Amino acid sequence: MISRPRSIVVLTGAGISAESGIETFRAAEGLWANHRVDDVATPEGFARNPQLVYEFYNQRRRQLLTPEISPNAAHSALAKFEHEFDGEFLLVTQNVDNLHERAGSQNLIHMHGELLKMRCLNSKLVFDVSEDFDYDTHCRCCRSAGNLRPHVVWFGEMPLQMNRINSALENCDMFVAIGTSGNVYPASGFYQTAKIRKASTVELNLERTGSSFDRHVRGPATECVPQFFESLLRS
Ligand code: BJW
Repeated sequence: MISRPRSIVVLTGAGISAESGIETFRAAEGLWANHRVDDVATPEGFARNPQLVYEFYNQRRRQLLTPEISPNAAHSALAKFEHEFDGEFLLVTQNVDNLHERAGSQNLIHMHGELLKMRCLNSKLVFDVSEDFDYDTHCRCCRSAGNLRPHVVWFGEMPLQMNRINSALENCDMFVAIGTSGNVYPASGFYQTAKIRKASTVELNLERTGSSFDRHVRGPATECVPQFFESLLRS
């Protein structure tokens, strides 16, 4: 029996978008299957071979913008829950896709950045982008080529809005992790921060990960996320 929380933090990972047609990272045929992580997910890899990294993200952006990719029942269930829940709700996603906002989620943090944004290396200004860009693209602020990078967080870089996330974790009474392998710090430690504050912790995932949540619900996100959040609203 779940008791209704007053303040809830939800963390999502690549698994929530898998049934929308976006590959996860660590699956055998996943996003990194044909790449070394060091080459496409570190600032050092970008410095070594920017063209490879631009192409990796251009391809993913093109896929995200195809009509085949749309929010699934799990994204919609979270948006519905946020709309109907009368307590505090924060959705933190590690995903760089825009499926949560397209489903209607509002109080949302993209802690690892966004595929539809690029950043100027000089000014740090962030711009919306829906087209391919690369080393030859002229920056909208400094007007030079070679200054733009994807607005994503690579290994060794600080995730975004950590103060806001930590403060929500320290004040929540329920933490739910959906479709994340728990391999990447600091997101992998969020359930412990919540637990220290006596929050109940729940994992919704196709497989059981190694983390010790109070409750594990196994299944595809499109089934277990709507079920779990509907039962929470009724509790
Ligand atoms: C389904 C499903 C379905 C499938 N339904 N479920 C040594 C020890 C500990 C830590 C470190 C260490 N050395 C370095 C570190 C730190 C490092 C780190 O964690 N490294 C580890 C690899 C060891 N972390 C960092 O560098 C981070 N920064 C940092 O720590 O700064 C310092 C600091 C921070 C805070 C406080 C103080 C200091 C930055 C990490 C950046 C990660 N960036 C990436 C790339 C983003 C851009 C892009 O999209 O390309 O983020 S890596 C990649 O992994 C991506 C993801 O967001 C992230 C997590 O992956 P996720 O979402 O969990 O996907 P998968 O594929 O792993 O799992 C999918 C899951 O879904 C599985 O569980 C499936 O079962 C499930 N699933 N289908 C439900 N239908």
